Amino acid sequence: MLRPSPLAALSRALLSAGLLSLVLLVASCAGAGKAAPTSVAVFVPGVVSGSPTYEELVQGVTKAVAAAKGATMKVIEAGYNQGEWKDRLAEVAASGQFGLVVTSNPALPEICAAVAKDFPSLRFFVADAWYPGNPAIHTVLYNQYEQAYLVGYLAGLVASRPLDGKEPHGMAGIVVAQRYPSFDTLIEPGFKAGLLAADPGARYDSRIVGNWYDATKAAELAKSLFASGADIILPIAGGAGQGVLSAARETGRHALWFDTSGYDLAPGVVLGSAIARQSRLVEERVGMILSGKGAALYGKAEIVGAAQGYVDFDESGAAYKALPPPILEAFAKELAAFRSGARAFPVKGL
Ligand code: RBF
Repeated sequence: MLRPSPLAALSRALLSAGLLSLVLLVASCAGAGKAAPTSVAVFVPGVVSGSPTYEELVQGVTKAVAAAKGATMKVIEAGYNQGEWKDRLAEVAASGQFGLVVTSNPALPEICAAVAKDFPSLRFFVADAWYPGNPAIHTVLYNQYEQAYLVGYLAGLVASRPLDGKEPHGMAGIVVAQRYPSFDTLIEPGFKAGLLAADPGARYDSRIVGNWYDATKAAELAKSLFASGADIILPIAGGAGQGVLSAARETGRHALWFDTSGYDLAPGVVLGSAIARQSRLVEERVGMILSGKGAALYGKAEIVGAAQGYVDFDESGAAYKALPPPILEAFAKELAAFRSGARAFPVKGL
């Protein structure tokens, strides 16, 4: 039997190794482009408990993962120190455990884009955010001008009519955790526009807590707003928003709620809730990604509003339903116009 020459054996081995690595390369490229991720990191930029928008984020992913075969998820709370978020996200990416990161808030896309550079096969879905053009990232922004307009309009109706036998002061306010672009360009202008549409003479003022957790400070600020005449306050403050509810209860004034339904948090105190259907949106988008339809989403930034049903108002609260009939009639008309799309305030990205 002829023994192959060592040279021929070597060249055959190199050839097959080359072919093998070529096959592996092609397979992995195809995998990165087409295979759906199965392991999801839910990156919470803050703490879940007390932040309605993050509670809905986790709920939405939980439902999508339960419906997808073989998918798994892990919730990572990155805490309130915003300076640490990028390193925490880089750690999550470097663990190699995840194919998809799902997160929420307008500050996150830039952090995701920075981390994505070092982990090119990782994909990101960011809700409550706007970031077009990055092939690793899909974002959806809620039209929070419309969302805030709705509660602003109700605030104007409440601040211009007697309630529980008391005369109104014609003023509404917001207690906000910090100033940030979607607050400055969507939430605050939307609230003011709604307020003035319902009561052209209404006054508006705001207070800034400085973080998303200090309910004691938020209560003090709410009391100072109530003292300066506010009839009703909208908190945009995550967990700190609880302080606004307790201040409203103590002073016999009222509050509004944002993101989720807030009536049960302070019965008789919360008169209206403007909601974003974050749980539904996240379930739908993550469901698409887990079923292999993510390629159509990456790189895209979308905006969804009241006419699409992702921004709405919850009319089921007892305290809302107990408002004087003229307020309910005027508000119901406005809400119907938003739902049908007859009234819409299209917004640009952030
Ligand atoms: N919303 C919360 O409910 N809890 C938070 O801890 C929280 N942290 C935020 C941090 C940053 C840097 C930004 C820009 C927004 C944050 N939000 C938080 C606000 C959230 O994205 C959204 O704007 C509001 O909940 C109103 O819908």
